Amino acid sequence: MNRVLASAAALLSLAACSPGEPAPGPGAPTVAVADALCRPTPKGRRVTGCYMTLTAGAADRLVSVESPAATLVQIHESRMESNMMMMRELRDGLPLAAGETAVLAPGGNHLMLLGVEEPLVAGDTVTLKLIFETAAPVEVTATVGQPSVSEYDQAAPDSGS
Ligand SMILES: [Cu+2]
Repeated sequence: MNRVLASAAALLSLAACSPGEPAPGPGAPTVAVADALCRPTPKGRRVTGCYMTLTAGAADRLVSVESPAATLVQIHESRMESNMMMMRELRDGLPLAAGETAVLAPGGNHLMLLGVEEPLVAGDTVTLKLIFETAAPVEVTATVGQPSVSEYDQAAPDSGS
């Protein structure tokens, strides 16, 4: 018990040694985001999917996403039901295991932009702000283009919604 108190005190004094440090210090949980990509919006439609990889340093959860390019961003999962690719919103967000890379990709989990203001064409960029349960928000710039994984394209549930 005394040892626990002593180390807690040591930590506190360490923290006190760097008064200029902002609150999220080196030990603060972070999520690394890479390869952010949004599909061009289909002609005449205002929805599209975005993909990326997320690697959380500590167990966390992607709870919501915001983008100035869309009125709403949802976190979706895709699943096969009766031979149809269906997607639905993950209302509780996307759990992220510590140290593991969560892949958002066509045919799997993805972000859905709804109410896209301007048509997105290849070469555009989209700003996405990812909000996590624990880690600080991460703002990423996704490029607009076709994902290289195309095996699911024909099954894309786009026409269903
Ligand atoms: Cu979707």
